[in-house]
Amino acid sequence: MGYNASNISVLEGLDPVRKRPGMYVGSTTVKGLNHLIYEIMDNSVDEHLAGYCNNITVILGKDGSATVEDDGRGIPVDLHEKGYPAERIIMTTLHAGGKFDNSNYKTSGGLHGVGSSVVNALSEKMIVQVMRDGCVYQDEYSKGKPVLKLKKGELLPIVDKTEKTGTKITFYPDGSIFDTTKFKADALRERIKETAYLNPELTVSFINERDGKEMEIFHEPEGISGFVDSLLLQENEEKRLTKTVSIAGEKDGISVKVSFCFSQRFGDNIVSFCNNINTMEGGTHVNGFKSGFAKVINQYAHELGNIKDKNVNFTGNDTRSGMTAVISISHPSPRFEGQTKTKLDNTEVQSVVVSVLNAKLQYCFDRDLDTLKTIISRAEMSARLRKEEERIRTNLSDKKFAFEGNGKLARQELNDPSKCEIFIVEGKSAGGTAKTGRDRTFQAILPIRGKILNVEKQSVDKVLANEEIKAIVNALGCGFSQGYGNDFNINNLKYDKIIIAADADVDGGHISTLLLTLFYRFMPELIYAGKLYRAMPPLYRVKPKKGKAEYIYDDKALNEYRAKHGNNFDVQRYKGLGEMDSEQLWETTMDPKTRKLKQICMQDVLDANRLTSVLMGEEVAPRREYIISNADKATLDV
Ligand code: 0R9
Repeated sequence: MGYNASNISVLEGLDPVRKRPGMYVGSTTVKGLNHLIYEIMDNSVDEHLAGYCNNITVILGKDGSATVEDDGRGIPVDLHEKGYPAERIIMTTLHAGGKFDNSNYKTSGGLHGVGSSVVNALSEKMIVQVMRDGCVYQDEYSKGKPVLKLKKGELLPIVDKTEKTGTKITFYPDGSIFDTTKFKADALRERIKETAYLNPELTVSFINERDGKEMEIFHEPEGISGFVDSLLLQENEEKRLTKTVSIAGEKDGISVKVSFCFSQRFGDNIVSFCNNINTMEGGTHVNGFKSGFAKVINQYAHELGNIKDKNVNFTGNDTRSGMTAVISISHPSPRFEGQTKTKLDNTEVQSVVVSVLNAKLQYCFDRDLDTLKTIISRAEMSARLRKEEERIRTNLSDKKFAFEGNGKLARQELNDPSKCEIFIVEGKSAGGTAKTGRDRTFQAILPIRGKILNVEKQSVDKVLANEEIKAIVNALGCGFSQGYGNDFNINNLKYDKIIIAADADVDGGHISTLLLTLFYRFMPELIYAGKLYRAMPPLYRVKPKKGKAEYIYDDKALNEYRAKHGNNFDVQRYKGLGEMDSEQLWETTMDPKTRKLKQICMQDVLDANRLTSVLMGEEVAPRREYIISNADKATLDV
């Protein structure tokens, strides 16, 4: 596009932005604050999409500033028809942009040139440097107003000479507008990473001087296929079932890129973008992808004879069971709706995505039958489970299905779930001690007895018939899911923390393992949401001849204690939670001020799964190996 200073339309000054900042950046919380950087970055990404910029650098300064620099053409600095440099117009007027010609200028998520003036209005100070025509031009603003008055027809001051071209903007957010002026570095880093995956030819460097971190360079030539792999890695790479498939196509000026992969995960995980904007609420591109994908898989399943009855189909959920996908489309004039304006609304997109999928997926699957067969067999499994679940749902009376409690739960007094926690305590005596020792205002105790059922190998109805499991599901209040048509709803969870309290020995480890498997299979969202914890009771209580008793949590710490105190102290080893009195249990395991909790993450579940199949599986050799290699831990308790 030939830029011409006259094609910038001038609409409004910046007063409305300072009056109602939330309207322009979402909110005045740290989220809105970070948004300022994203707006400026998006302009650089636009310049990349126009074909002129390959490198963007983002810096969080020690002085609280944020800087974005790109190596594009530089914002035009020639005189606008009103007699002022174009850069001035861009920075001081709302809705000023130089790219109204959609067909020539692909847009990223920015407010199309509006962004930088909004950031300017909400900044205590902003410095703009433009590298163009061998010169560095500089301009400065305070709360959106130019610091240097220019006469009509006067150009920006030149502060240096340079060979480079580009734009560098440094700003200091206005503390009188935002709740905080401390940018959230983690969220910014994630956004930068995402930008790199969505723009495979772009390199984005992140320098967090503020926190004294080393520079990080994000360059993701694999694009969204690399994005899928990184999502999978966050979940569990070793459970990958297929390679990552990528397709791309274009129709009616809408370009569509999709990458996906299948793993052992439950359900699907679809991350979607339109013009680099993360469409958290989905929309027509996601709907098109879902229906297009189901159509293609069903077609193959009939052709290959996996589905015999021509009137039967897999559901969309069946075909996506285990899928991790990234969808990225670009659209010349996207419309967004939804609560957070992150749902793509353009109806024409759906059929475009379907038709791109139809053609390109068939091309892929015709050349990669292995992947296709894996997807179909996952869909078959999903359909079987779905039918089994439907059968159980109709067979169980409503009353039975509501999991009548068996009375063992000791409830807390408060009703506010965000303040309450539940301890699932192994063993009858420990359960009793915990009931006495707890703070009954916010802590509930659910004792469970003996070994709970290993859910790994059981059918759904057997699992649900188990008394201990019923008690757990009933106490938590959020239902359960079997991956499909589930009635699990995390919003109904009655507690903020679910804490597994088991003995610090091999048996206790085994019970925790079984519980983890249960949660993973039937309430995986609880793990993703970080609601599940393991209590870490101490292994020893030591008391020197003179001095205060202390609790010790592992053997390493005991050795260190011994090195310090010689043998001049008494040691009590706790074989189980039940050996502590209620005060000790409160102090060591339950009091939020002194206890140690470990938040359960996916890795713990993976380890648990592995352990469960070793201990409970059919194969003897690995079990023997486990017992032998853990014999030292086991004999301690004998
Ligand atoms: C550090 C953040 N970068 C930017 O904000 C940025 C805006 C920008 C830009 C152009 C090039 N690089 C940029 N970086 C540009 C240049 C030209 C035409 N269109 C865009 C050209 O040289 O012909 N601009 C964004 C809006 C405008 N420029 C415009 F409205 F002034 F044209």
